[in-house]
Amino acid sequence: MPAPAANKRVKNKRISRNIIIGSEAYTLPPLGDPSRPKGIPDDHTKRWTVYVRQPQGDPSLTTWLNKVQFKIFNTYENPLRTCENPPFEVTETGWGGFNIDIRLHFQPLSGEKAQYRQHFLQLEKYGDEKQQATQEASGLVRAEFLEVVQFNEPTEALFEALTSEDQWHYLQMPAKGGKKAAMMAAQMGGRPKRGYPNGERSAQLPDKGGDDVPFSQEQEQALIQSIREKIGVVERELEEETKRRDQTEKRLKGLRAELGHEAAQQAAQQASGDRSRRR
Ligand code: SLL
Repeated sequence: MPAPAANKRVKNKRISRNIIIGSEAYTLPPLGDPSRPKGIPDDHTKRWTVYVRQPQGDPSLTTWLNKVQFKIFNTYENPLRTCENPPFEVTETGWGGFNIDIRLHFQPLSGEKAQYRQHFLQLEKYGDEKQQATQEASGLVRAEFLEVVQFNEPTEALFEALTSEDQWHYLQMPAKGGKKAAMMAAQMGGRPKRGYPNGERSAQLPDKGGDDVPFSQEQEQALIQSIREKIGVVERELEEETKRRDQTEKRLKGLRAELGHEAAQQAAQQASGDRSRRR
């Protein structure tokens, strides 16, 4: 078989990857506080980090992501910050939020042009009351967004990389939990095997399970089915509850009307009493 090419595309295939684009901002100790780190401009109130990460447990993002550039506010020194390797992040101090332009540069084997994303550096509390209370108490404001990167008809070389077991090797940990676990971990890098039983490469789970295939599409379907059934149960319960609520509301309305009627009568009596007294 010829080596996978970086200039030939795989037709009718699309592979997506999720990434997290986010920022975290901590409140700095105020000026004059002995615990305030030295050398920070007096007007800076926050230390922040902006980052591009992969969701926990996802395949390694460096398979396809080569480098990330963050274009931060232009008053900072060297505002175009380049990260050639993970962690893809920039940490700075400042006083105000602003939009950060993020350039995602793909691995050369992908043949893809760079893509652009934006992230607003959120320094101040936001969200509902409860969220703001948590942010206040912890002194941390985090703003994260899940972004999808799609590879449409990837190059052969990228397809090969995005369907390879190697992408999960970074997750591999010393095997815990006895001989069986150790053997499974050794066999498949501690994670479900992908691809079709005939060896065809794919980002999909295999159709059917087996001794060495703990997760399969069949099992996934069974799980989906059982979740659907449970959704049905919850929906029926919800319907019942809604009926009950409607009935209660009707009764409440009735009671209110009765009460209102009584209250109106009382008011009328009182008013006529007032009038007669005034006369
Ligand atoms: C804006 N939100 O878009 C404002 C600007 C700039 C914040 C915010 C310090 C920068 C430095 C800092 O936090 N600037 O020290 O260079 O117009």
